Amino acid sequence: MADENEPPESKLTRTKQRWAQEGRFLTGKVSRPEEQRLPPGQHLTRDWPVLDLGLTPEISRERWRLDVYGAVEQPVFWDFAQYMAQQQRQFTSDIHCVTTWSRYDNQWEGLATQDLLTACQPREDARFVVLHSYDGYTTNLALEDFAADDALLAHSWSGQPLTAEHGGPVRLVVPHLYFWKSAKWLQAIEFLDKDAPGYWEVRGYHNRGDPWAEQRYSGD
Ligand SMILES: Nc1nc2c(c(=O)[nH]1)N[C@H]1C(S)=C(S)[C@@H](COP(=O)(O)O)O[C@H]1N2
Ligand SMILES: [Mo]
Repeated sequence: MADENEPPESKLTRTKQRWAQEGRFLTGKVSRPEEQRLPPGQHLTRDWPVLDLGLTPEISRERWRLDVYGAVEQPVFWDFAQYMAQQQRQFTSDIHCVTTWSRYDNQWEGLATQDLLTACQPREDARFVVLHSYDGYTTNLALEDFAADDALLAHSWSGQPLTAEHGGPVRLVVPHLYFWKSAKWLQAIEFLDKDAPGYWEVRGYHNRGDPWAEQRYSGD
């Protein structure tokens, strides 16, 4: 029953409706008990350790590109200026690293993954994403985890551009999972209908990595 006063249905609103019906990004919320901010087996640190494969790709903002492809209606190929022209959001969240340090109240700024999903429109068969980084690192996420309402492609931390050692120009931040899922030096996001375990996931790390369930290693 189309009402005359109803706004025209765009492709975009149809996609969002479909997600809502599927319950996919309905909340974007993940269970995180309020009374247990620090996940089991973690300790707090005030500094911010650097962890990676040992090489720091030096990618200038001029050279940086983001490719979004695979099971999407609208593949995205942005340079840094195009990425910065997207809706900018600021989120504050905690970091939980599988090596047992956690760091509270990190202020991030960048493009929310939910806004990226609105732009690239995952196809119906899209269920997983693989992040590809400039150092050759990869990591995989279920689409629901990627779409968490506090996840973002961050270019700044504490109001300053992300340093190269922490993944600048742009890194992913997915606060509700262990930090190895938060790819530094992000280069591409691939949408897939099947899961495809990444660098650490094929080397014994847990496939999902929920800190509150202590999903550290594949047997956990
Ligand atoms: N591209 C890339 N991203 C990466 C990694 C990496 O080696 N390469 N290491 C992961 C791991 S294991 C952790 S704990 C965090 C560390 O981020 P930080 O150095 O900013 O603390 O980055 C994650 N993202
Ligand atoms: Mo890590």
